Amino acid sequence: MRLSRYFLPVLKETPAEAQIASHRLMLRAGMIKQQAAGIYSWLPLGWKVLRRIEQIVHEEQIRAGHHPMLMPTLQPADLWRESGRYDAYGPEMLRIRDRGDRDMLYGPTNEEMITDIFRSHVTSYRELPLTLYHIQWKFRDEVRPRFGVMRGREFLMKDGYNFDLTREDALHAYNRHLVSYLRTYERMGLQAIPMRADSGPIGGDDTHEFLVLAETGESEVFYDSEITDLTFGDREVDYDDPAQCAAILEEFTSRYARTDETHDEAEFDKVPEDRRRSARGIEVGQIFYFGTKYSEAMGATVQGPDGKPVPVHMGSHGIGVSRLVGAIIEASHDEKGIVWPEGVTPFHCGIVNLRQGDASTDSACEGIYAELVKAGLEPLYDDRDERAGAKFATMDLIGLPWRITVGPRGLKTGVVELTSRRTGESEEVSPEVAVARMKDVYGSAGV
Ligand code: 5CA
Repeated sequence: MRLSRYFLPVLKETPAEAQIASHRLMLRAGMIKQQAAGIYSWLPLGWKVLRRIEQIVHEEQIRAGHHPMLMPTLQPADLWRESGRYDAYGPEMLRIRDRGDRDMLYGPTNEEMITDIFRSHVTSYRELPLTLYHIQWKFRDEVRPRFGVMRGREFLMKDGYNFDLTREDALHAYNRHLVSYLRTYERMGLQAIPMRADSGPIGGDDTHEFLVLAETGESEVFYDSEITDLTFGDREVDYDDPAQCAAILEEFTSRYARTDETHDEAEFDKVPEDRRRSARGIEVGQIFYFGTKYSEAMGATVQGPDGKPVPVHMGSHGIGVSRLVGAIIEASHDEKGIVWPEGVTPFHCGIVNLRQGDASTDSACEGIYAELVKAGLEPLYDDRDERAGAKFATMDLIGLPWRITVGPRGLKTGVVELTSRRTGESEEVSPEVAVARMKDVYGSAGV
């Protein structure tokens, strides 16, 4: 993409309404525009990051054996009357009436609808296990929408639902989700710690939230510092192997880590004092096992091995896809702007032309651009007729992990500058080496 043709409405001023770094930076970098409280348009740069996050979520869900689909945003109220949640959900639910006077709602989540789909089509235990998911916009009329996309009213969520014959099978589905989430967040450059939590209006006994530690997080968390040393890494996982999934769950959840809703001082005191931490965190996902709560209320049964109908065991699992954009920025920025992890960056690298209009500089930039594109990478080429300082400031603000700076002086000795956004370190290398380095970096990041 050439910046002269792109739509990147960066702001010079710091928007007064934004209280936290991610909200400020998303507005300044021209990623989003607020349309109403907690409701945003995603401008091209923001939308690209959102799509990259979605892509990682899809890949990891499919790897775990889950099936993507799409349910509508608008739902008939009658489904929710069956589960009893139409009245129980309260004012967070946006209720709408259509022209035929039917009660509708903008879905805050989809347990009822997926249970309806299941009961319409699945009749035998032989069709289990089954996990379906979608990535769809939700609406929750939050009392205090704030912090930009972090607590929106309209927000994008991945929500998945498992159907199993027995509690044991459903607990394997729970464990499988926990494992796949660990991998998902790590690919986005995040450490998200599973913590024991409270199930709220979804219901059920077993639930973990995934928290990214950040001072601006809305949740208060308590944990054993040893947990921050754990990494998922590149390990091979057989998602159909209950013992392996259970062992990974054990590895990542055996140490104390809880949100304030389930915090227990007496238990926490058993952690050696020098490892006890209390901090703030951003909840980027939550998984639930709630057994037969919805299947019993809505008649979602299958014929069991003995021929008798049994209600299926279910759980649901959510990832805050749009919230993640803010969470990643909270975890990765500096005073100059965003620092995207390679896994989610909107463009793989920036190219800065220091002397626009100079024939040899222009042609060197075009050559690098073409080579990067040929390698399957997406560069953002700042080809505007601007001062170098302004070009650097824009690149720093929008946070591309790598910058290739091309100027007439360097070209005289055959070099360009390759700069890491994270460390600020620059190296002088030939254009060919710069391109090769980008191929290496993104090849190994699995991008
Ligand atoms: N049905 C279940 C799981 S599918 C569910 O709705 N879970 S949830 O309520 O925990 O939401 C899942 C994730 O969506 C949360 O972990 C959070 O990351 C994100 N989320 C929830 N509310 C908001 C909001 N108002 N703005 C942005 N993201 C949100």
